[in-house]
Amino acid sequence: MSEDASAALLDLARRIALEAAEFAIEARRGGVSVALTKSSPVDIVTAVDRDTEALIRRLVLEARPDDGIIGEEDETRIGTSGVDWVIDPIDGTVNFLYGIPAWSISIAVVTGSADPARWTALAAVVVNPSTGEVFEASAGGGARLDGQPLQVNTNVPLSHALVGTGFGYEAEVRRAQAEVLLELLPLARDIRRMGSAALDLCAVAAGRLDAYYERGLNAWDHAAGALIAQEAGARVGGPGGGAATFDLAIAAAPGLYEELAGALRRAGVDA
Ligand code: LIP
Repeated sequence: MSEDASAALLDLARRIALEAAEFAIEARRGGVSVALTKSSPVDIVTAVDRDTEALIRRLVLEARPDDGIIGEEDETRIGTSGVDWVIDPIDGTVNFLYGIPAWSISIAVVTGSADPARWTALAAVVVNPSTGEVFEASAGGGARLDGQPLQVNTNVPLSHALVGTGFGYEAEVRRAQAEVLLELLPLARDIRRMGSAALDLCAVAAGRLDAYYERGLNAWDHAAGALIAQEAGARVGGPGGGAATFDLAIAAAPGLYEELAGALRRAGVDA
């Protein structure tokens, strides 16, 4: 797809993400409650998650009725256009529930496959409604925060790196993740666990983190942030040096990426 076509998709994704952000912030003012839980009692979904995704789906299909949709809170919609929208309506749901200003609307537009290891990302928008920050990128068009170009931090050794990560919702998964962290923490400058993969990946793009890794992310958690980080100069990958998957996502400037992947391998992770 041409850069102009990707730019047009980005314009549409930005408009939708901003409308969704306004909706979610307003809905939160009305109070938040847990609507249901998923993999564990602390893996929560709020009514705002579901209502925000319904709004995004409606806006996408009004503009592009033949596109597919892959969303966290509803069934996958198979399209006929070859273009799919990958939606996390509220990434950082626990932060949203507690009122911590680190949750986001994450929208990516991809083509070629519904599999993150095989799709081609065309456009991405991540909005932090609490701060009003709009992170975005289009394939080959660079990454921006509020219109200003983004560039990852380069030439940072792991010993001086601020590394973001996150944890799952199930006790045994968290235990395994903590064991990896035990190996990594002494090697890095410090660790940050901010609670939204999309914002973590955008933080790498903006130089607010030097690197990020996490295991157990769904496609919608990393789809948009990964393109934004890549367009800002990061290498984004996963198991065995391949694409980011549920098993592992890593983002950092080349050099630090390889050093972090090596440390993760020594901690028993297929990086
Ligand atoms: C969240 C991720 C975060 C991870 C959390 C959770 P959600 O997504 O963005 O990086 O550590 O466990 O998966 O569930 O808020 O959409």
